[in-house]
Amino acid sequence: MKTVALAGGVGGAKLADGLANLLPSSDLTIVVNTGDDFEHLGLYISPDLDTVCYTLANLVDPVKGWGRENETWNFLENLTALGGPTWFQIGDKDLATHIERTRMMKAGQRLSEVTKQFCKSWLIGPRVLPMSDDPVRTIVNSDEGSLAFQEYFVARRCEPDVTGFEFDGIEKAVPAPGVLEAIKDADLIVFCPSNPWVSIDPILKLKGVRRSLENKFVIAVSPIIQGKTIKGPAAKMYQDLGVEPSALSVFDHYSDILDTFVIDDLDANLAEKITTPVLVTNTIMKNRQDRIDLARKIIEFCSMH
Ligand code: FO1
Repeated sequence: MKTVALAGGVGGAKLADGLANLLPSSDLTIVVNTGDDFEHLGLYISPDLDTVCYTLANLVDPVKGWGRENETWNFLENLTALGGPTWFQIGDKDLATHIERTRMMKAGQRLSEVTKQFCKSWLIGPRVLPMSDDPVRTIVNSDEGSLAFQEYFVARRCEPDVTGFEFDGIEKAVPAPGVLEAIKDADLIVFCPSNPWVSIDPILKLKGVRRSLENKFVIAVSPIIQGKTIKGPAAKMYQDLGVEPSALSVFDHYSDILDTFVIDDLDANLAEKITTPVLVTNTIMKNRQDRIDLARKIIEFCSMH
């Protein structure tokens, strides 16, 4: 089944990994949010792309879910000694990724070309595409004013109350080469259990993406379980915006696009309120087997509907 997965960071990467372990590489394309990207210390940082790639390459820190496993921190320690900005933690291995990406982009390569090269080096089978080669920057509007995404997420630890979002550059940006073509060729589109507001919405807001989904079979996995998220601020964002954080609210968020929806066993009581076919299963991915099991259930469920 030719599949396109839309993904943000940690949760998205886990399901993408499950799908990658199940499907032939040529049948899977993962389109990754780049609204979290920013320039830091003169480097081009693309956190969600790196999280997805490190996860697929089995290089990711399994505890944090982002950054590299067995990381060392000489760079950060020495930057601290110099009084440099250390609020965004870049490990030594991770640093090589950012430096090489920045070098290649300064030499004229596009983010999608750099990503392709990195995937080749890391022996990643499925195609991983940034959502766009054009800059799109997520801005979080809050009671403390407008904050760049990483400022809100890392520096302010998601504490400010969210009042809305902007995606700077979205009007001019176009999907990266291959994104619309992959959707057109796909039998199945999966919205991974990523943040609907700041991971999936930026992808959906890109020119042509929503329309390309119109005749496609789309399934979304709720990142909210029993009113909470496993990781990240999605539930708090719903709360701040005056919407009850629940899998139902996630369903409503996407309801005009979805053909089916996935909720966790713990939310089984919500199934009757969902107006499309719904898969009720374990969505908490504690290990690789959980990822593969969820991916398999999704594929099986979609082939029946
Ligand atoms: N997340 C943090 O909470 N603190 C960090 O210092 C941090 C550094 C970091 C460095 C490289 C990278 O690829 C990701 C990093 N992340 C960090 C994660 C990242 O900011 C978020 O997970 C995503 O942007 C949200 O999906």
